[in-house]
Amino acid sequence: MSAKESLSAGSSGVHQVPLQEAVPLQIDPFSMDFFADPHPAHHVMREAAPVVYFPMWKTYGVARYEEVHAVLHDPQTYCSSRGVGLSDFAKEKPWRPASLILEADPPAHGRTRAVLSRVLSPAVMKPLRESFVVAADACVDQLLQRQSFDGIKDLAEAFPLSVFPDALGLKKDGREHLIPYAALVFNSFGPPNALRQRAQELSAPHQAYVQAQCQRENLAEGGIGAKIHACADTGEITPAEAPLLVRSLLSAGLDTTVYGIGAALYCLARYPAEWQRLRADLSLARNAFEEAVRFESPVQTFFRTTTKDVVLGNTAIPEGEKVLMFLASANRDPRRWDNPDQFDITRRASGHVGFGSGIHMCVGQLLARLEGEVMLHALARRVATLEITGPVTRAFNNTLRGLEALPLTIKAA
Ligand code: OVV
Repeated sequence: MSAKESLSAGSSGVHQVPLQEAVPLQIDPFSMDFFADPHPAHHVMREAAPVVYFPMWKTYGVARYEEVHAVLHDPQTYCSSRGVGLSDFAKEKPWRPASLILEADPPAHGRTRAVLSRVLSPAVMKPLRESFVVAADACVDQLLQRQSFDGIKDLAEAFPLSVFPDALGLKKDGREHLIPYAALVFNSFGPPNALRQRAQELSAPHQAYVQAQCQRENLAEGGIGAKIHACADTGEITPAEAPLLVRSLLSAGLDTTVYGIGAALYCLARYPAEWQRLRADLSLARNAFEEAVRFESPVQTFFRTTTKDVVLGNTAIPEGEKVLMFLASANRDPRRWDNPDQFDITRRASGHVGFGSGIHMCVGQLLARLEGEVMLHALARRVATLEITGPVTRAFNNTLRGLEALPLTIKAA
């Protein structure tokens, strides 16, 4: 059998399907033009082939739901331990010590995952809900007084900043480093373009802050950070591992929710009929947030690295290659979704890959959904109309998609 053929039915070799080639594309999925409006390019990539190739960054890519899902669910073949950005840790030293959860494979991944899973479990979320409701109400109250404000700074950032650092048990000083640090982390998954290089140049103070705040003595008793360190007392993790696991929450736990809540706000402001449906039935708040995560996909992409020669979507990919998963494109693949470009808060949004899928699926998803649900509930309860009343500007990041500014005017119900 030729190397360019694969077996499609059993191993008899009777039904052989010639392998396809990964279709090379001259698109730069990390360029400003792409970020300004990725949807036409996502369509081109999905239609080109099940597996595409980007010669400019020497990476394979998958943009259809089926292949994205397949890669996410085969962590042995598509590993994370060589990094989930473009940089291959087998060839390049990571810019910071590797994450013990994100950038780990089974079996090592299982132990750290269990720890973060427990400190972010339903039992830990339950007592947080009440204080999140109070904070969301206070935020909405204040915005109703002002009427006109920036939906990003004053709501999407202000609300998570008012609950997340306290839930973790962070000191009050230095919290202004949290969002820039996360922006650095998510830019660093991208190629060595201007976005990544600039973020790296400005990174020292943010890194120093995070490094210090991950230490046990800087995390308040009763907080999620202290709960992680407590797992070192039982021997489940070593004392040296605890700060790195706290670092994962500082990296992935704040900016992502800022972008998620920003996405929900932007959707509800653009689709007033959906906003009125939410107002009419507040129990839709949680699914409205979920649909916003599908529709906007705040985390647009992640990479994996192949651990062996593999056939994906009838396309051969050699060992040691990067595969870029377009989560946002999978979330609007018409092969998987009816009317994918429609924002519908009653849609069955579950199954979207905005939080990933499989063993690495967002370990903080319950905290993210709690923040999103509580904020949309508070808004829909108190606000009659939500109107965009100024220029909307986009934030640019190699991994995150969202807005820099969203001028809004609201009227009380
Ligand atoms: C999901 C995610 C994003 C960024 C950083 C990390 C995880 C981490 O574990 O550090």
